[in-house]
Amino acid sequence: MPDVACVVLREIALRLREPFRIASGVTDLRRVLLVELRGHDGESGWAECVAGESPNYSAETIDTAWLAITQWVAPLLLTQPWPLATQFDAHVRVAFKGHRMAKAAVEMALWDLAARHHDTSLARLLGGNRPRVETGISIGMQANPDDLAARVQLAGREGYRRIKVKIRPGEDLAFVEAARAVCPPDLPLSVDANASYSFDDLDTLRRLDRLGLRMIEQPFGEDDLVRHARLQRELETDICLDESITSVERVEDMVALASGRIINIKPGRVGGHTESRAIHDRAAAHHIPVWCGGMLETGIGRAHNVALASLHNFSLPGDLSPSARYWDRDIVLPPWTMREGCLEVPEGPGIGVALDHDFIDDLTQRTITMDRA
Ligand code: OSB
Ligand code: MG
Repeated sequence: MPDVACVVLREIALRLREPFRIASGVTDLRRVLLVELRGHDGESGWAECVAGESPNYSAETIDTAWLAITQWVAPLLLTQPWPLATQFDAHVRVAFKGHRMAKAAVEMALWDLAARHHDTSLARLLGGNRPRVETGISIGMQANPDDLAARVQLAGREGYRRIKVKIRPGEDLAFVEAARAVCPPDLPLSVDANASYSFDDLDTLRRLDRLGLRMIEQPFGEDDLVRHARLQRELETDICLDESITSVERVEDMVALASGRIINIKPGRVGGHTESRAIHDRAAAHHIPVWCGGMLETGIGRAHNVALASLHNFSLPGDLSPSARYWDRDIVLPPWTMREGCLEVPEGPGIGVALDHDFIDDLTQRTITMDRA
């Protein structure tokens, strides 16, 4: 792949159609960092950084990502040749600790650029072969159980293949029971605690265990593999790890300790596509199914997630809802739509979606361009 000529960062602001609440906080206006890597032949590779405005999901924020990309990641990209995105990943992994979402944004844009350069789709370049991916919905915390039940019913009618509801201590059993009561029996229902529980909540977790859930996602803290293993021994329901899995090594720890039986892969969380694919492969070798998580992405990040989710071991529906679930107007054309509970994997070059450049310009709050020295 030829050298990247310049890196353009943009911060856009895009309002969600409705606030999204998880155990650790609420998101209303999404501040999204877009990365554009310009090649020498007029092609660009695009990706978005999934870090939030506050460090409530992981330590990173959009502001730390802006710093990390401008200070370290982009300069490294611009001062050496990187024939393969995997080589860039291997180097950046050793050179800079943490900042995975910042690194991922650049690494994923490099994958898009590489796919365009080879005139192939990102999905194909990553090794994916599904023509479409199954769609699940992640429903934020609601004011009361009745409101949640109404959301679950609606999602069932819309054709989603799996429903997940957010919980936290004190806002769990009554809510999940209400969801369970209206969720069709053949539609998998799961919960996501976003690391808000501890062993003090074992009674509640045991009761959740009796509700026939497909999985309980990330009940304990991100560093808590040992306690997740103790909990998994107490429960019949599969534990799915999200925040805890940041690398292939964490997958091996999870397997060694039996901390859970399912993995949610978010390319932003693990540093990009290279590591996501490695996690996918290692999980497959251990017969651990994976699914693609979401971070309230725009159509750009969604395109990356959909391409990744076309790999064979993404055998459970992902948090890959259509554009209209999040935005009045997405920044890609056409917007992502769901058919029979699936999103189609684009076959065009790279991420395979067109960008609404005028709209992106309207939404841009700040921008910086860094050129090859
Ligand atoms: O834990 O999966 C999560 C959103 C923000 C932070 C964490 C999570 C989520 C979601 C959103 O569940 C899923 C989506 O993008 O639809
Ligand atoms: Mg989660």
